[in-house]
Amino acid sequence: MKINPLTRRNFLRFTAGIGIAAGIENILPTYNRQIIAATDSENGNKYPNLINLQIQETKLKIGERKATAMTVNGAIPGPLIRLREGQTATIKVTNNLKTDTSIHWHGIILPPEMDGVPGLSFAGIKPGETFTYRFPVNQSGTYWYHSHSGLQEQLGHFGAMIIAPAEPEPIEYDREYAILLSDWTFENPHQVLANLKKKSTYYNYQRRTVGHLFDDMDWRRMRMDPTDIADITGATYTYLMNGMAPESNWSGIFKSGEKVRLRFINASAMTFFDVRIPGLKMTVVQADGQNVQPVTVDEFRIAIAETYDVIVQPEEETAYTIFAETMDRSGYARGTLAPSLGMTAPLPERRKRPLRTMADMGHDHGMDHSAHSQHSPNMDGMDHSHHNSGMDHSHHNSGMNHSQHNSGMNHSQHNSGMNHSQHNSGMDHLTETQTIPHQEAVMHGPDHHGSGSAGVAMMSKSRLHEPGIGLENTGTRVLLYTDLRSLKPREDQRKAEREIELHLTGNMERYMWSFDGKKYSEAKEPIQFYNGERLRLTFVNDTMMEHPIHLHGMWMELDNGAGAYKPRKHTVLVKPAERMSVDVTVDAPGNWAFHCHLLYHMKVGMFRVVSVTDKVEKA
Ligand SMILES: [Cu+2]
Repeated sequence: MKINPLTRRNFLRFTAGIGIAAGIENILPTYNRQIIAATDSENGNKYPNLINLQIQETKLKIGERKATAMTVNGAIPGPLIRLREGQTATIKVTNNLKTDTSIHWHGIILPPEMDGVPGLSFAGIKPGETFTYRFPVNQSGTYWYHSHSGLQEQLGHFGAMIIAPAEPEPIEYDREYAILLSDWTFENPHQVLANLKKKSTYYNYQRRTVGHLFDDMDWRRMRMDPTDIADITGATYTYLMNGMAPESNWSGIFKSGEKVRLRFINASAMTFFDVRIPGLKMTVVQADGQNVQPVTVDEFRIAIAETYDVIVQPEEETAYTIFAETMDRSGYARGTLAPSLGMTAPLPERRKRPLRTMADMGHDHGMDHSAHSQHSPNMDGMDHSHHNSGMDHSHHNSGMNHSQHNSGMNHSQHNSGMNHSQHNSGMDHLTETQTIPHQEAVMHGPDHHGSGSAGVAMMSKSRLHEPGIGLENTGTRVLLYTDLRSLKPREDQRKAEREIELHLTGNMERYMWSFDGKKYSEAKEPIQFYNGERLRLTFVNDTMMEHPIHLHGMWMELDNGAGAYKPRKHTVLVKPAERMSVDVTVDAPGNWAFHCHLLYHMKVGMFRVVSVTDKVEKA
């Protein structure tokens, strides 16, 4: 480990909230320093021709505890990289580790060999080696970067990347901060994965308090637990805001009346956050780096790898808490916006953990989206799977009777009993599309499989208009996927000429996660895209967990009813038992990664290669 451009002292200075640039040319290494809106006169040296990054092991403090992290330039998060649309980025990445590493530029459209996925179109960066990434910057907005090697991302190997637009910024603001959320564990990530493989409920301490629910026969049969909201919880995680634990209280300052742009980035390995700032409305202006028509909300859920930019305008000379509560309510990241540093605001009251419901199993009738708590302890539960009759992808396990479970999954049965072709016929997203008598199928599910497996989710439907588990009854305005409308109409208004349906599948008990019932190592072929086509991808979540699905190299346009204004996303949150479609303009020849962005799901096989080639016409 050679160069460490950030001394430990500098690190402490800016984590202490003082906001001092640490001297790396043109990179603003802090996330709590005022970043002036980019204007031409400001640009001068802001967009460097060369950026140097050092990947290294770094000892630092998380809250009061000592930790060993894998960092970019010595801090969590790594430096905030600013680029400008129209420039060519040249980023030299030096590996000071004893193992291979990589950086993937998440959400950036670039040549495949610059995408940073080892083994796909790049060999990875060997110890001691420097790899030079060079790519044209043809987009703007809030993005991030992270390792795509092993479980390195869990150790702090990530940072923010913000690209100033070439055209005048349509969003008005006086001040901005990047707010990068992450989850830290003092355990070795490989141990975390081993723990999950041994017992998938390892980190679900909460479930132990609801043992009485298992008295219910249905729960037992389904091998589900309504408390299975997150694979990994606050039992091991400390949740960080810009690298700082809740007690360290990341802070940003404002002058009252200013419009403050907060660029939220969820750089977690495994954690969905619900973000709110009590006392302030947030106007969402960008999602995944793409400008959207402004929508004002009290709270939004951010999936792993998503970004949301919001504008807040605090009028009072008072402090506000930025509160990012985990979806399972087992913890939170927090920070403060205040007129001066050192101020704090009260933390909001913690909310009850949500419980899985019928809807998450694909059991409800699509009418009642607001009744989770009423449903609960009955059959509403948990599991990963069950979407289409008969299948066993899954379940969440419950600590009961695992031995019966695994008989193997017959994926060929997957869609049995359902006519998928009916599903896609209409574009009416708000309509439930299921056809089979779900009640019956559920009851029969486990028996049919002879494996004691939980039933497969019985039906899939659009859930874009639902706020998501735990946010149904907040009494406040929560961002919905149906709220997202591109600021400008999309260039490519072609109708998709082809559709690929992909099932998100899993088996929580064995901690196996996959697509179409096959993990990456079992998938014989890449997913074939044809250059030039307009393609529809339809995701069917057969599990009872949310999965953030990420496509490299090309945008996904979320078909959320916005017509010509479909929002572009690099990562989409697919809810349990949900059927969701995105349209893709296929224009990037090469091999690309496509995967669940839950780090451990990807690691165990919820990953595919997408191959984009010209379609060869048979003579
Ligand atoms: Cu997943």
